[in-house]
Amino acid sequence: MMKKYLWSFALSAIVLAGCGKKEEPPTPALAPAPVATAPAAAPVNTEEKVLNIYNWADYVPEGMIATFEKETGIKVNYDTFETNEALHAKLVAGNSGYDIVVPGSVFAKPQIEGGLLQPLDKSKIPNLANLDAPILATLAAKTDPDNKYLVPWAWGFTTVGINKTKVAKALGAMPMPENAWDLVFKPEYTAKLKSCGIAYLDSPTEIIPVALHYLGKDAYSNDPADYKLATEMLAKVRKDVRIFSSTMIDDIAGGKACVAIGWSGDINIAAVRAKENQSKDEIESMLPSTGALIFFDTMALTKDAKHPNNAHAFIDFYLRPENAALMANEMNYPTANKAAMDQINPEIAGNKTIFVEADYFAKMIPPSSFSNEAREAMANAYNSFKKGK
Ligand code: SPD
Repeated sequence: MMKKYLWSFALSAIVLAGCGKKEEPPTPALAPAPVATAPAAAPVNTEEKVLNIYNWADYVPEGMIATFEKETGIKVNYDTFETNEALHAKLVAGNSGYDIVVPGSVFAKPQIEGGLLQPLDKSKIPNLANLDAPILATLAAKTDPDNKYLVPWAWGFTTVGINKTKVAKALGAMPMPENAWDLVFKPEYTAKLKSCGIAYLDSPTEIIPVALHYLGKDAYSNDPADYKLATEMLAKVRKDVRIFSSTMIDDIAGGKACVAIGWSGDINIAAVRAKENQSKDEIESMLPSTGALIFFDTMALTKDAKHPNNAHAFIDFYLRPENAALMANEMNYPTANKAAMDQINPEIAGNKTIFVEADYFAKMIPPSSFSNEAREAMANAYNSFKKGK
C-alpha cells in the first residue's frame, strides 16, 4: 500500500518545492467535522431537479451520470469542451448556464481571482475527506488557498504520444531520440515523421509551455519575449505538422497521426481503442527524458450556478471511492482520491504512464498559471505560428 501512494507524496513534494513552500499538513478546513450532539434535520433541497455540467471530452466513465440521475432524480445536462480556452471564454461571457465546470488549474487560478467561480460549501461534501491531503495542499499552495473553490477531478500530464509501429517505420535507420520531445520539435525527426502524421493539441496554453520547456525556459513564463523564442523554434517544424487536433484520441487511434503532443490519459485511451479496433500497432504515452508537464483538472461551481445544491450533491457523489476508481480505471487518468486506490485495477495502478513512479516525478514540471495579458500574448504568438506554413 505504501508503494501505491508514493506517487502522490512525491508529486506534492515536487510541486511544493517548485513554489518554495514546505509541505504542510491538511488545512483545518479539511479535518473531519466535529460530531454533533443531537442529529440535525437534513436541509431540504428545493432546487429544480436539474444539473448542468461542462467537462472535458472523454473524461466521465460510462454510466456514471445515469447512476447519479437514477439515485437522485436529478436530470444532468452534460456538455463537453476540448480546451481550457473554450471553457474560459464561456465563463468570461457570463450566463453560461453551467453549474459545474472543470477547468485545468492553470486557468482556475485566474478564474477564482476574476470572480468567475463561487466558493464551495464544504459541509455539503463530506466525501472531501477521501481526497489525498498532499494533493490538496499542492492545489492550495499554487492555485486555491484553503481549497475553497476547487475539487480535483483527475490529473495527468502533457507529453508525446507515439504509434510505435508507424514511427519506427517512418524513422527507418534513424534511432529513436533519447528525449521524446525531439520527435515533435526537432526538424531532423519531424521531416521524417510528417509522412505518418504529426498532431499538436490545438491550444496556445498547451503548446507554448511545452515548447518553452523544450527550450530549457520556464514553461509558465509570463514574458512575451519567451513566446517569441518558442514560436521561432516552432516555425522550423510548422510545415511538418499535419493536424492541430481537438479530437486527439481518434486521430491517434484512427491512424491520422503517428506522433502527437497530447495528454497522458487520452494517449492511453487511444492505445486501448486501437486494440479494440483490431489494430496491431502499439501506441504509447512517452515519458520524455527531460520531463513532461503535470496538470490538475478541477471541479468548480460557476459564480451564477442556478443549482448549487445539486452541484454539491454531484461533487460528493463523484468523490465516493468507487466512482473515482471507475474514472481512473476507464479514463486512464490518476485520481486524487486516496480512498479509491484499493479499487484501481492492477493494470492501471501498475501502468507507469498513468501512476508515474516517484523518480520520474522528480523530472516533471508542476503547473503554474498565466496573467490575462500573458495569455493574450501567447494566443497571438500561437495563432501566427499556426497560420505560417
Ligand atoms: N480527456 C480528458 C482530457 C483532459 C485534459 N485536461 C488537460 C488540461 C491540461 N492543461
